[in-house]
Amino acid sequence: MQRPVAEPYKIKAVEPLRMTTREERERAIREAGYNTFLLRSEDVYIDLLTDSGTNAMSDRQWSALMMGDEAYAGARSFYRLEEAVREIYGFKYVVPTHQGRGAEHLISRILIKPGHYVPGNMYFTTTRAHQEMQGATFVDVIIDEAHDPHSTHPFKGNVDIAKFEALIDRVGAENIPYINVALTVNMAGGQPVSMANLRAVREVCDRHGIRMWCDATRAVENAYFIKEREEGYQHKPVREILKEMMSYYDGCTMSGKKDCLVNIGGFLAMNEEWILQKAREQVVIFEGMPTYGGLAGRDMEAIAQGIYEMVDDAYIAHRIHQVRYLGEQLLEAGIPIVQPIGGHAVFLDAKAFLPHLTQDQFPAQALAAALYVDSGVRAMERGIVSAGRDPKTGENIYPKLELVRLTIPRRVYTDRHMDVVAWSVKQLWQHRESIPGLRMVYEPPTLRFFTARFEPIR
Ligand code: PLI
Repeated sequence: MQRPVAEPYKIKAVEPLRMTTREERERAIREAGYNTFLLRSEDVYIDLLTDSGTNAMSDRQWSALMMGDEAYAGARSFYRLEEAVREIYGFKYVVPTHQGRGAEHLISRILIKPGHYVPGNMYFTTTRAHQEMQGATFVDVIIDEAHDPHSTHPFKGNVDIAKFEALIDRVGAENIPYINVALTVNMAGGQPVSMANLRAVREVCDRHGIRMWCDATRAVENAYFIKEREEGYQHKPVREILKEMMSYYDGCTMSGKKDCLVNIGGFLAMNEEWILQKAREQVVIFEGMPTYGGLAGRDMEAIAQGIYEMVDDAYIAHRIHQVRYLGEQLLEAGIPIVQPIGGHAVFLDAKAFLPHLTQDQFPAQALAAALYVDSGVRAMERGIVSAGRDPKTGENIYPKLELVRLTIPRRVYTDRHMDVVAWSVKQLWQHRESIPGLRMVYEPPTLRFFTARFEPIR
């Protein structure tokens, strides 16, 4: 029998959880317009909405907060952050931002001109929104397997090199300012990209003079999958693997709220000095001075400390194994989930879970609402609601994947909480035919999943 992988930390402070009654939850979800984003967190028992900013910080990070230098300019905490990024990621320059989308905003403004095309390994909501706001067209160049929840390809986040080259042939390299390669791919189910694929993308970029930009939000999780699955990396520390991955890129956008184990913050990092210059010019308008970018000094201290902790091999091994521990319980019960199990979340395949609903009846939204009512577990829709509308035609985009994401915050819940989640999903699976579809009754103009409202179809 294999030795179990337990949490590689002790718990020093606790936050009580409140269990609600079914009646209370039915009222809460109705008041929230059947959108789990609109629930109050005090009405939630186990919160798997997101792994973003929901991390538990370590005692060292909490003490680092006290070391925050709150100077308006030239804060010591900025230089500590810069040093951590240089050492662990390897990029020369850093501009802090309030979170990941702040960095996406800056790089989109700097590199994109109207009429440009930005290829990416599947879209992410805020990333694509910023690209489109600058007048670019996003083009999905991920491998086909990524859109198939049943494919067990070990690197479903990979870029399809033929699709990338076909785009270059079609629109010309001069109209592609950069390719955005995310690690891991959130919307595909937290799926990794292989080192071999990063090298191959770099080679195409070099041949055509196209920049290669990273969405490094969950790059450490990606590094762990490379260690597990790619020849030649089994004995390398995750820290080393991460550094090699980053060496193929020209820069990255980063949401520190994931890998970096903090509750707020992000950054833009790069190697080219002119991009740094432009980013500094932009950041003062939209975020704050170039040495704080919308963050307090203490936030930058916590991120810097988190950057060193995130590459601890014991930490990241447990992180990935906890997600897998939940996913494997569901697989054993025959529940349809995206495979292989990803790095930050288990994704329920809502199309297969609720085959009696059409995609226009929002199966993933309906399943997330039903899960909340059943047990107070909050999950997130990642399907047609998140995909939104085509900006040119105004028509709904129908993504192949219609998923409910059970996202595991880092260092927050124990494996016992995962048992409760698995139990609850299994309960729902037993009476899945009774889960009704939804109709959208309010739709905001952009990023509709955050605030849209629904009603059950009776
Ligand atoms: O939430 P931000 O602005 O710090 O980061 C935006 C962002 C960029 N890229 C990727 C891959 C993300 O997953 C991401 C944010 N994700 C959220 C909020 C999530 O719940 O997945």
